[in-house]
Amino acid sequence: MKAVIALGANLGEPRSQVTRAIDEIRKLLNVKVVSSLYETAPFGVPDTQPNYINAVLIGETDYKPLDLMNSLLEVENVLGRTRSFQNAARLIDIDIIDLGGLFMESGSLTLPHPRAHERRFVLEPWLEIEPSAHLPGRGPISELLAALT
Ligand code: PH2
Ligand code: MG
Ligand code: MG
Repeated sequence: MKAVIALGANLGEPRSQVTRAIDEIRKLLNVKVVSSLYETAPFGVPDTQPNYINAVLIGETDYKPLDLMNSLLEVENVLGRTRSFQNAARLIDIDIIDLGGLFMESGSLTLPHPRAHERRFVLEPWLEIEPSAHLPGRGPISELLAALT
C-alpha cells in the first residue's frame, strides 16, 4: 500500500531531526520519494512557537494502519520526543496522511489525516513530490492548496 507520511519539528535541531527520522523510516518501509525540507511558520498554534521544518515522503508498506502508526511513534521516541500537551512544540512529529486511500477512525488513528486538507505545510511538500495526488475524500491536493488563503 502507498503511504503518505508528513514530518515536522520545531525544537532542538529541526533539520537534523527530520533527516534522521526519514533515515529511520527507510528501515520500516520502502521509501520512494522524499520532498525538500520546508521552513514554515507555526500554524494553528501560538505564533510564539519557533518555525517548523516540514517534509513529506511517500513509501510502500504492508504494515496494517495501527502497526505502522506504532512503528512511527517508536521512531518519534527514538528521536527523543516527549509529549506535554496537544500541539506543543516538538522535537519530531510523524503523521500518516494517507494509507492506500483507507478510511478509518479509531481512538488513536484517523485516516486520512483529518486536518491535512487545511495545512499548507503538508500540501505544499506533498504537491512537490506528487503533483497529481488526491487526498481521499477531499480532492486534488493542487486544488486544496489553491483554496488556502
Ligand atoms: N504541526 C502541528 C501544528 N502546527 N505548524 C507547522 N508550520 N508545521 C507543523 O508541522 C505543525 C504546525 C501539529 O502537529
Ligand atoms: Mg501532527
Ligand atoms: Mg502526530
